[in-house]
Amino acid sequence: MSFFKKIFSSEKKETLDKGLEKSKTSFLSKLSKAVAGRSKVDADVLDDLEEVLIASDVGVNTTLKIIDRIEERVDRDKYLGTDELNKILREEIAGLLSETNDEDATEFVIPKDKKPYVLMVVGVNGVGKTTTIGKLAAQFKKQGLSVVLGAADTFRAAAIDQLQVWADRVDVPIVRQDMGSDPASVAFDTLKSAVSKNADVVIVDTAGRLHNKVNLMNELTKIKRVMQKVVPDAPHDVLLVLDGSTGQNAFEQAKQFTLATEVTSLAVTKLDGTAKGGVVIGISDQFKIPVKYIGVGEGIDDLQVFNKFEFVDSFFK
Ligand SMILES: Nc1nc2c(ncn2[C@@H]2O[C@H](COP(=O)(O)OP(=O)(O)OP(=O)(O)O)[C@@H](O)[C@H]2O)c(=O)[nH]1
Ligand SMILES: [Mg+2]
Repeated sequence: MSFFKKIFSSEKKETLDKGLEKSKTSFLSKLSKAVAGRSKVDADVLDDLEEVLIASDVGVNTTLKIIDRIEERVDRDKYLGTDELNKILREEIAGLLSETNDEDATEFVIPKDKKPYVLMVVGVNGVGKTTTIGKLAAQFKKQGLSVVLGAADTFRAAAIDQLQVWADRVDVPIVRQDMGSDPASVAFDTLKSAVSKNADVVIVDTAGRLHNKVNLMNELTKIKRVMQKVVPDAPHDVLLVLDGSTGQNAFEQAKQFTLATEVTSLAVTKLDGTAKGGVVIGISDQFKIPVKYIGVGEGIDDLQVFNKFEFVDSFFK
């Protein structure tokens, strides 16, 4: 298929291959057990394949779509061997995901006409928000862009300190206040500072307390409103971070969060330590909001721009 002919950066692909190793090995061993001793893709094999996909966290709805596509293919072709199943899955899933009409990027791009470009990062506790912000800051800086971080997660002192550690590591300025101060006020100060510095990118960290949805929504709305006093069309991107290692739970979080507040893109983290990487396929298929980034490790370079074809290629090859 043509999209696999795209040349991906080999370094990026290697990190992705390594990051997805657990998910892939687990999937392949389940699949080979399921088709053991059978050479032809028939109704029984499809039944088992359905189970394997669901057990791999792809999600029921997306799994059913995939099975439908493969069934059609079985009807069309006279004979499909189980040895071809991996290749067929790769093609059909890539085809399915290409139907969602979001753009497929391969690198970090900030629109030039938005300055400063304001990125607000949201998500429940512990999913990897602060780490993702640090990695993003490093990537933007590498591109020669100036970055300012805002520590608007004022819920815990440790949260502010952790962002400070990243700011020092990447060597970018951070705007912070004391723990317990008004997050909207921190966001306001951050944007003011970015404008006065003529900075290219602002990344604002926020606290995630989903157990009180109304509170959370009000707080995020207030942060946005206050930011707009400085940059009228801010935030340009509201990035929801999801912990991929929680599998279907990440899926549920995405559902709940997107109902509670306006989210414009998704990041799925911790894919390296888990066998639940299939969840990215389901999330990418089921949500209109694009998965923009994936986290494949704790290191500063372990954040990638999500490209569904690269992903599927790494997963099923
Ligand atoms: N293996 C791995 N670990 C990750 C990844 N992203 C984040 N982590 C780890 O996950 C843990 C939580 O990350 P944080 O960035 O603190 O998460 P957070 O959402 O800011 O958490 P709170 O501030 O407590 O809400 C840290 O130990 C990170 O190193 C990833 O892609 N892979
Ligand atoms: Mg944090």
